[in-house]
Amino acid sequence: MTTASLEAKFQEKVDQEVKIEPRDWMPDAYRKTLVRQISQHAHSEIIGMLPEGNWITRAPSLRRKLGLLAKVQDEAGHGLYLYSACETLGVEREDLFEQLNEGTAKYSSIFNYPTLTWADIGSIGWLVDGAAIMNQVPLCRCSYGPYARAMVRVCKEESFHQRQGFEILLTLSKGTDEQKAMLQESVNRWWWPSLMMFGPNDAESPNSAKSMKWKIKRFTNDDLRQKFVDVCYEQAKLLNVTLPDPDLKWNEERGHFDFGPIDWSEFWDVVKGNGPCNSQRLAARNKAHAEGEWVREAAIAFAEKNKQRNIAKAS
Ligand code: FAQ
Repeated sequence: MTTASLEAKFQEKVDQEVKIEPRDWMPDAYRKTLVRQISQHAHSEIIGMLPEGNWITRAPSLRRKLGLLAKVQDEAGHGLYLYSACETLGVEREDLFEQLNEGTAKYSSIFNYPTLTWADIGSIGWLVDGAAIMNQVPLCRCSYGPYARAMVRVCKEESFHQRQGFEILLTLSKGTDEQKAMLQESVNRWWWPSLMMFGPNDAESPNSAKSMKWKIKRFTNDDLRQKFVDVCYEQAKLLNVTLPDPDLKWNEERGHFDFGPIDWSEFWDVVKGNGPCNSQRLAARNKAHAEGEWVREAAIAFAEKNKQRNIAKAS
């Protein structure tokens, strides 16, 4: 078969919603796009533990501490499913770790912002997990089987995280004046970076067209961002907070909320490594990796010992 006919057959499968599995033929560019997106996604889950981990020892009650601890552990699990999904495409996990630790891999811009108050833990759940769910539910229908299947569990857990965050904020919204002010101040800081999570506008998104054709992405960055703004408007009313955008208003003709311009220079600055916490995040990641060396060595030694034992038993 020629490459052209293999490609045509591959696209036919994608169009018919047949999942592509690791041993199936796939175009190199499809594999490359998946490795890029899935590894960036995995790195985001791992780095995403850091802003919240910052509050585990300072959570205001035992119940809050347990909830936060469980959430952060879930994020670690998501990173692991995603690294596993990525490995099915023929890449080594060690290489992906190296790219992350060296600072050459991308991860979501949002995790380069600081968590200054307890309300930020609520805002991450409400807005960051909320945006993540909006983006990830369609990924459960991604054309690549292992990624799609990993996303099913990830999304279930993310929706628990979103509700947990919303409930933290709802509690603050019924609290003292100081708590209400802390809630509003936190939402003011997280709103715009959350909209940036969806990635550049469609006209500036080099990967979207191909990813849509291959059914890796089911909606464009702008479509998902719009859906997110539409749902947040009503939720903000329940929390009695103002979203920090004077241009936010219902547009009857479009059937959607209009919103103000996003500061893309801030987004690209953060993506390029100049956000408020980029260097802090990489330093924490490298420290954790170095301190975990003995665990990795022990796991490898244990696996090797078991392998030898099984060989001995079989012979
Ligand atoms: N940050 O052409 P596009 C989470 C890059 S998980 C940094 O539009 P694409 C859970 C993009 O990589 C959050 N870089 O790219 C959690 C590309 O660069 P490249 C992560 C960004 O891939 C919650 C360039 O810009 N979620 O939050 C960002 O078609 C709470 C051009 O962009 C996922 O990864 C950004 N925000 O669309 C954990 C979901 N946006 O590679 C802890 C899966 C774009 O060409 C606590 N990923 N870039 O050098 C996706 O859906 C897509 O990859 C997009 C970007 C939509 C993020």
